[in-house]
Amino acid sequence: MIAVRKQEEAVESTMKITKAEVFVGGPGKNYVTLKIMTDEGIYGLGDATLNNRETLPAAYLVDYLIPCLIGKDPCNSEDLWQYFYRGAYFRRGPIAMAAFGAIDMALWDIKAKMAGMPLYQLFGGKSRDGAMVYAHATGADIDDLIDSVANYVDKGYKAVRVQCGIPGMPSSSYGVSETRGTVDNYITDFSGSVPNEEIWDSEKYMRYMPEAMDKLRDTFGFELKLLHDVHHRLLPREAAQFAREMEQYRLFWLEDPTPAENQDALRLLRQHSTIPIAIGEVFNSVWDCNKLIEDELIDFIRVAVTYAGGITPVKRLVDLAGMHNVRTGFHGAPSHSPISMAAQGHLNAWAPNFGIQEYLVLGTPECDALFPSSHTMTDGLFHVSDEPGLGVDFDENEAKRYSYVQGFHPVARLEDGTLWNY
Ligand code: CS2
Ligand code: MG
Repeated sequence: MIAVRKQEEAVESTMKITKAEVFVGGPGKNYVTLKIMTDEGIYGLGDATLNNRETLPAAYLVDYLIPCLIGKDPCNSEDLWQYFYRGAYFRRGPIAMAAFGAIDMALWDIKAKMAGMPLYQLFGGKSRDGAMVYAHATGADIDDLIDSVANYVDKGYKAVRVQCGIPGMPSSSYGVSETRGTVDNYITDFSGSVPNEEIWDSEKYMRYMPEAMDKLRDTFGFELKLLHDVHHRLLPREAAQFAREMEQYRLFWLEDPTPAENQDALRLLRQHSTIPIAIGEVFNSVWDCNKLIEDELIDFIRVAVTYAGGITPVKRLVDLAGMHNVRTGFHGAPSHSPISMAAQGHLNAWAPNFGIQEYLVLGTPECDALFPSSHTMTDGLFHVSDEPGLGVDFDENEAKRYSYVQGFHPVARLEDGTLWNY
């Protein structure tokens, strides 16, 4: 006989959002942290950091979004997302989407804490134990880069992004410091009140990078996964030529070969090369990349749960990508706080079409003190924590040590002064 369990009373939420606060600052970074409080004492955390424009999503949250949240049921994250997105009229853009993204993350955090489950359980559970990550190796020249890669190989990383100084280029290329040695924060310059200017030369870059890659493969062999980021700097024809030359080095991916906003630019590249393409760290919505995905012009989608509007839209995007053989490779530059990295960690644990995760945030004692968590990294794999919710906390006392410090990305120009893509 089949035992029939008595139907228990349905769980109906009567929880209300009572307060939400935004903190800006962190150790060497301007993390934008949102904390949403409820009348039942459960709180949720979100990350709205938009690198080098941090005060703007913070103001969007404080001036427009938080007042609309008070008194709302935090369980209705879908309706709240639609309310902010459709209700804004002037939609999308990284500032608004980073602000919505932080709210969405915090609401998922609250719901998973209510359920007493790690967030990945609400998505459908785990598809893998550890998610492969890649680190950034950078060298002012090739010997410096080889040292930097060796350092990550020694730590057990299975995948490394490689960026190298270009001989004869008047200033450093993207992702590289002009001085030798490991550099932690080359992305933001806190030293001036206007951006630094760098000189870029596509020809020198295209001539030298295959040579650098050849030396890397000679030194490390083909087992190590190598990635490279062009940072949108080549024209479509140049990108096609470059991709063809780089093919022999079997990159895990070639990132942002062309300016991201041109969804057709990659057609030419695809006709000339089978190199795997990753793109999307500057996209804010599915409408920035639906054609790229549906036409299978890319292999990895690189959105971030921050400026792509949170877990709700990114999870949908992951499913769309999965239908077209596109895997995930979420953005994880050092400007992301451990909160959004945790949100991505839970998506990575679940996503059937997971590819790789860029990961640079864990590891400094100051950062761990500000954002305590039990997520772990071993041998280049990220293991998501089994704590209820996102599995990361925020220490408000620690936060008092930090405040906003103005910083800039550099601006790139060609040798004749023409402005180029950073
Ligand atoms: C980069 C970023 O991580 C990456 O792949 O392209 O480092 C990018 O330059 C920064 O996120 C800009 O803030
Ligand atoms: Mg990039």
